[in-house]
Amino acid sequence: MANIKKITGRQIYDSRGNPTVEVDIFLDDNSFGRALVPSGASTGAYEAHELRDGGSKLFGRGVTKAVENINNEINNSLVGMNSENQELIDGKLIELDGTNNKSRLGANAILGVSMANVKASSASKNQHLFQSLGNKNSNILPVPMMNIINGGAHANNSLDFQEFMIMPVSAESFKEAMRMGSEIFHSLKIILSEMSEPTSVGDEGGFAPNFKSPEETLSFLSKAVEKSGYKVGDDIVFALDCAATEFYKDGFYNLSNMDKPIETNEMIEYLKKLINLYPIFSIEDPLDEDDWDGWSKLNSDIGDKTQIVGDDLFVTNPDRLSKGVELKSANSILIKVNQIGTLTETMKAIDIAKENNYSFIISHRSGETEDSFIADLSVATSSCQIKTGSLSRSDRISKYNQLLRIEELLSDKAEYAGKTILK
Ligand code: 2PG
Ligand code: MG
Repeated sequence: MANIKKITGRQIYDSRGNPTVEVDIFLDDNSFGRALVPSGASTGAYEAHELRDGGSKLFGRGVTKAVENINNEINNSLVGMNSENQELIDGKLIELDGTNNKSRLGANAILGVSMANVKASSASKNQHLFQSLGNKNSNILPVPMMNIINGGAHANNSLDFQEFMIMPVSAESFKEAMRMGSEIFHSLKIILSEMSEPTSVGDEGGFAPNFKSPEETLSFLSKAVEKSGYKVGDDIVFALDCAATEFYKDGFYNLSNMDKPIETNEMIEYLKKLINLYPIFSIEDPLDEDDWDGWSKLNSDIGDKTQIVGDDLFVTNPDRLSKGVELKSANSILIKVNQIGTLTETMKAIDIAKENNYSFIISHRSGETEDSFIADLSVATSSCQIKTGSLSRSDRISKYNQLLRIEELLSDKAEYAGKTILK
């Protein structure tokens, strides 16, 4: 058993060049854990509070107050605690903060400590992170949702939907899924270049062309898949993150490819049209985060064949997920550790998902770091799906590379989720 000896926070910078929190934890057996905290752009209104300094420096985005909270109050309260007892440590952090959205100490401060502790504790036990977060039987490599076309709040192009993703379901291994994804990404780049569309990338490393509509975008994704020698719908299925809260206002969805703002029912009909045109396996945030009736209607219409994922709707929050289960709002939840702020609460949300036959997808944020924590979390929880961006930019690729290492380490025991995820 090792106890916490010292906790140090510092301000570092994320993939968008914004300040974020890094935490180091030393244990009394000299084990060490370091965690870097991600940050979203299309954040849900019900997420835990990210503490920022405000003021004029760094556009108000500094995190020096969160860092001070780590170095003083949190360090003073946690020193001496048994690092192996993650629930007790997370409970102490929640109690110390005392608010219901972690706004006093900052969810960014709390999450950094929660993640650094589990890393220190796994180092102390001489275990790999995915084994210490999971168990010795954790062996499933997730199907990646590769976001190769970015729009919405993650790019300044014409696309309203935030993410257009490919999922290599026919691969035999994660390694093969990566090869397929990389080939399709590069085929798409060639196609875009030939059309004189920009090949510069958005926040998650996907291209950000000025396509006119989701239909046009999906048609180019299909071309890239075929150009790479794969079959759309067989080898590759598509996933969308509409991030609809971003274009919802006063009861209407504002899509630039429609002549007027549309109501919930029209949005539902439009999504149904898209899934009839293309093999879209998964749709995240198809509707606004408060449009509970709309979600239930959509889920009852297409939930038997399409994965309906709550991101802004559930914000990894066990209470909001339980409400969704009751209202039959969706059949899947996106899991982002920084939406809720501790590992223990994250695991609780995953448990509720499992109990209710919801799929769950471990996810990055659009503002990321080189920390590959979520790769290990995904294998540990047997999530079977991970969303961690495109096939470019090291803040995204670091997670994929860690999954490649885990697969190699597991050797014959490794299983790629592949087509088992399909409905
Ligand atoms: C999302 C995420 C990650 P952000 O909406 O799912 O892709 O974006 O981190 O900006 O909320
Ligand atoms: Mg989302």
